[in-house]
Amino acid sequence: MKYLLKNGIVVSGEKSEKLDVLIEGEKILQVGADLTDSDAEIMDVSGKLLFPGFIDGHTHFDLEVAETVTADDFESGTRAALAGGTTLVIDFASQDKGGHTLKEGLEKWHKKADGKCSCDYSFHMSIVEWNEETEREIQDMIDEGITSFKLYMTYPAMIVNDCDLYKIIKKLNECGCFAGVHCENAGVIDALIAEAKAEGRLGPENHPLVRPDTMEAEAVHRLLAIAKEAGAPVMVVHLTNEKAYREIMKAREEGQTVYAETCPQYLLLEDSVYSRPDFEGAKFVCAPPIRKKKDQDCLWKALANGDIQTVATDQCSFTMEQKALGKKDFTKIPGGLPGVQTRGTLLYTYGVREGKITQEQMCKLLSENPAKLYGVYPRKGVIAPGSDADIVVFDPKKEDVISAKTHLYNTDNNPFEGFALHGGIEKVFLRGNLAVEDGKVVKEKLGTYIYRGKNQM
Ligand code: DUC
Ligand code: ZN
Repeated sequence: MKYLLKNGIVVSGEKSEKLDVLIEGEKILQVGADLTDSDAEIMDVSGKLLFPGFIDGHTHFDLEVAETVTADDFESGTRAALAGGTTLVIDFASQDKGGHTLKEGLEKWHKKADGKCSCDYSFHMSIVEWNEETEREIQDMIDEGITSFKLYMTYPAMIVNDCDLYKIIKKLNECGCFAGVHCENAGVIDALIAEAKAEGRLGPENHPLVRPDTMEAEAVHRLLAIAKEAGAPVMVVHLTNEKAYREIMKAREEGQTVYAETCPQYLLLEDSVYSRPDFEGAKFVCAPPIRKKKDQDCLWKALANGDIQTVATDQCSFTMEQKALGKKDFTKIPGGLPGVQTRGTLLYTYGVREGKITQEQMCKLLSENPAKLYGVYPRKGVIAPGSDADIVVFDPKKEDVISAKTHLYNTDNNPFEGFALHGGIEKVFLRGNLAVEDGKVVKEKLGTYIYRGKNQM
């Protein structure tokens, strides 16, 4: 199948240009002015922005959390992602504790995802135990197309100690790979939780109090000190606050390579959401928690000046019935929010339209930078001849309001309920397939597993 997109504005990380785009099969054949092709189906996309398909480097589909499993699996989750312009998700496969291998973890995640995805997919690998066997397996993972890893400084089932953290990031660097790290100080958070419980403070409004910004910043500081000693690059995932941001900037001033990711919930929501009545605060329980207005302002500035490389979602969704597992004890509320469907439209509405970032920066944050970081550039992340024909046709004039009544998640709640959207997804091409038309998913389960190369940033 051939398509010729006429008169759209092609957006890259550097510029926006009125150009035609010719798609043949799965690839972009030509990008230029006044293209013609008598065999192609012609689509007039005047007035529309053409972004390279968005890449979400942080999703959790079909994940067991707090004695339940996320409401969205790879089927519903990638359908929602595609409707939101995301053509590649990178989910977190995980090793299990107790002598299990990375290979077992990878097989488990392939079983969850293969044949079910409506957008392309790949995996990072979470390492939760470090021994000689795990060390040998790093090369096996690279051979399987996994070049980025995840480490946790919190959560009993996932945490690695500082000794292993040092060894792992050093080894990953030797292999040309890096880890994204969840930075929160586990010990102090446990102590703060114990204090809250002893005082009978058991509602969701306590969630941000037991996971304060200082304890995220402490973990970022410690990670970066360890990374300095190891001589290794690292990524701070889901960065939420100004104190932690400053730690990153200090390490960079000393010459370290540190990448940073944030998420829409940290840019657009404030911690007062946890005090909403009737247990509504539970909807927003995620880790790290949502912070304050000053932190939002800091993150937006960091996006504008390039200090944060990507905006992902940390998609991890639950119904209110699932959230009610923590009705009597906020520490039992399964943590996480949905977000894959609205990342692009929120960033456009509240970032580009409000003049906080440009559409070219949006392209870098959602497409170009994650493609480079996660080793799929220029196959993905750019509209250029030879690249996969992953294209978002974005209508800056479209208006919508986010609602759980109309979203595609398997949840009865949306953290951005009632948010107005100015600008929307009209069409999405996934490897040359017109998979979203008029904002609706019209072709499902065309997603393929993407073998990734090494970091190109
Ligand atoms: N935080 C969450 O809230 N959920 C999933 C994983 C994470 O880090
Ligand atoms: Zn996560």
